[in-house]
Amino acid sequence: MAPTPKPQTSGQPLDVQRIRADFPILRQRVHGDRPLVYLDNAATSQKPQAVIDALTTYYTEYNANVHRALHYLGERATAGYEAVRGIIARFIGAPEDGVVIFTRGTTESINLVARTWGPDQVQAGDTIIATGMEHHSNLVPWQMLCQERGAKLKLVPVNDDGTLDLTAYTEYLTDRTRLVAVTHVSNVLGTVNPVREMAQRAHAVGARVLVDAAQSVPYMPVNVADLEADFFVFSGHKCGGPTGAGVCWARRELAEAMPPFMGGGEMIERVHDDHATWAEVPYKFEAGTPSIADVIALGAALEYLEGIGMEAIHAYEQKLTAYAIGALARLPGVRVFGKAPERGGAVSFDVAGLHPHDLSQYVDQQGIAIRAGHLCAQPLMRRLGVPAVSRASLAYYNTTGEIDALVAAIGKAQHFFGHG
Ligand code: 7TS
Repeated sequence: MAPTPKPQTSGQPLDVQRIRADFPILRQRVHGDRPLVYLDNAATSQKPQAVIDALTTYYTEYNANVHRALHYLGERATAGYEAVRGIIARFIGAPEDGVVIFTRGTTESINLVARTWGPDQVQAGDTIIATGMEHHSNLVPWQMLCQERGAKLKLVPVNDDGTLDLTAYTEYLTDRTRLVAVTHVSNVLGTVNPVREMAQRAHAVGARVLVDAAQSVPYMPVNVADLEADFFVFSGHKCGGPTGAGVCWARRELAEAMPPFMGGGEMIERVHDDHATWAEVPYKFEAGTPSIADVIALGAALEYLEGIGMEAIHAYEQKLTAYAIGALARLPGVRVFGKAPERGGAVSFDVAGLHPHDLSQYVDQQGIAIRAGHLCAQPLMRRLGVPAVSRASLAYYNTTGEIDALVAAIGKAQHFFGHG
């Protein structure tokens, strides 16, 4: 099969029409004959042809289990799978002293840290700090750990503009703080948090830092070394990759000291009748047959993004987000949440008198996919004083025309439901 050409060279401004041609799903018409407008990218991204091809090529040419088969297919699968660790390390600017552990996604990565690093490191009376804008997956595992260990979980409050209250954060930090778990970019407010500054303050009191990069890796250039993260986690499916493959990057010394996550095949060094010893990192954390094709296709997804250039993606999405916020805010009765100066492409809003579920169903009939609900951020919903929001979340393959279509559909919904 001929390799899919990279869409364009890094460093050039982004040519959105050319990029859209790489996404077969976007050519679809839905609900009769309406062009599909996909604005639910924070939930999951669409996949370029290069990623679909990587999956197909794996299954048609070299499907085999990894790390065990001494035959042609097994060696090719293992080489393809292992090569992705290097692609990921390069993509996230990982320092040398770290390990890339494959997981199913952000949620599994955070649970891995909570279940393996947590019990040894968190004692009764210790504190974990998260924030009031975390996705449940960066909150519930810490609640569970704190309950088990008799530790305390503190949430950094969210200011009215959607930024974090860093004064409160600094006050919360003590020599009993074991971990700071913070989202790099909020999936609700779009806020880009000052992770490096937070990490430096955390390290000054001896705490570790876990960065939930689920929304930042697809959106902006990231550099784990600059952010000074100890753990850095994200999901491949939000970056153009398939579901089923994600990443937990960890500092090597921490990973080496952590016990295994799950027991089983491939995570052992030697198995005796009544006990076993563990393989080296990262294999110690990867029991059983992994999602081989998905990991390989995640590598293809990151190379695809590199081909466009994360700088170009970031610049384009910033402009698109500003356009979307401006257009939505001009609609009567529409309130946009999150006014942080540095902001990602998740645009949550409220339409006076219209329930988010009614709105999202209505716009869906026009062919437009947005998300409605608490967005797995119930503490933040309480802070915003709403049970749910509507959210348009943008990607580099979206256009201003698609935002205009959303704005028009909201206007029609207001009219339809009698609030226009
Ligand atoms: N962290 C953040 C910041 C997220 O936005 C999400 C998913 C997760 C963690 C969990 O990722 P997973 O791949 O393990 O499920 N966010 C969303 C969303 O905003 N809408 O649907 C999923």
